[in-house]
Amino acid sequence: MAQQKISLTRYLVEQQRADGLIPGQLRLLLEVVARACKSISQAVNKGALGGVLGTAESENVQGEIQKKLDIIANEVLIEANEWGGHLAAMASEEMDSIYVVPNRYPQGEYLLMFDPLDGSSNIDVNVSIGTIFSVLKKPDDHPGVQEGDFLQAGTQQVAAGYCIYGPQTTLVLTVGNGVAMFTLDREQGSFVLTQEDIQIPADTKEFAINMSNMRHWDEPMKRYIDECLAGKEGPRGKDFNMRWIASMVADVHRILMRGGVFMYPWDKREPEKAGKLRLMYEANPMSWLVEQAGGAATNGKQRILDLQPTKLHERVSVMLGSRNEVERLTQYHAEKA
Ligand code: AHM
Ligand code: MG
Repeated sequence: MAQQKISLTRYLVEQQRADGLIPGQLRLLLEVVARACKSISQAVNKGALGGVLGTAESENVQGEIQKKLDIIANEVLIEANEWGGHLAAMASEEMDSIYVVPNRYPQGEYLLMFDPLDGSSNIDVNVSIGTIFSVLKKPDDHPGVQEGDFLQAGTQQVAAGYCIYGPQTTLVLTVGNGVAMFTLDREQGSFVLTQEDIQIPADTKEFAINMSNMRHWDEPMKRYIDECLAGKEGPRGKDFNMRWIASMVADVHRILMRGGVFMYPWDKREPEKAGKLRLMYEANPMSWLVEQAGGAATNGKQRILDLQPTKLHERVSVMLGSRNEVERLTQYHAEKA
């Protein structure tokens, strides 16, 4: 008998029954996010035929020129999620402040954050991009919802994941019970479970970093990369390979599939900013996924998931992936402190 396919819906229902990690409202919310990702995937696939490529006439709150698909993906996620009754509010890389669910809809107990289309520089060149999301519980000690309700450490996340739009469309998810992967079956129109309990090997010979920024890094970061580049003859005694896709989603996906370490460190160009990537809707969800797969994630000094956010669009230095490499990076930073 052919093995039965397990859909995302069935997986979530079974998780809900098994250990109560997914309350009913959260399950429905995750289904809606997945549905929105399917729509985004369709828009991405159409590309020039759908008139979705190129830049829009606008900038986001971080002063970045928005691509048409950044805006489309943001709208798809909001429209799909606002009416379901599971959410109190949403926050996005593409919106200055939080989006409170309009009062014509019921208010739910969750908060959803997302980077609607990560890897924007890859949209127009047909390279993998993705959607990253993180779910928190709204604090129940006051009525209504405000921006401060979102400022919770990554350890408080109740679900996190991403959907990568690449050769396949793949959804990767955690609710705190390991990492599961679902591949979009386009004929059926549903996500099908294709891997469970994903594990990142503790050791690796592969790193991902934008090397063109090397002259701006601080000393521990330079030391780590210099030693990787020195290969077999250097202190590491092995050759390393480098990959840089410039979509965090795609670089992290590779690490979940075969190990490696991904870094977007602080650099001297904008010392007041902690790094390029955003804590709440990029670093936190990815760090939780990586930890759930047996890896580690740090800003060099502290575990990312322990950082207390102070603002919605806060940036952070990111080093994540194979545990022993992340530990080594932490040690180099500690020695220089
Ligand atoms: P985005 O959210 O505007 O797409 O920016 C984040 C992206 C990450 O996906 C990626 O790791 C990084 O920026 C690439 O930066 P660079 O252009 O320096 O290679
Ligand atoms: Mg991004």
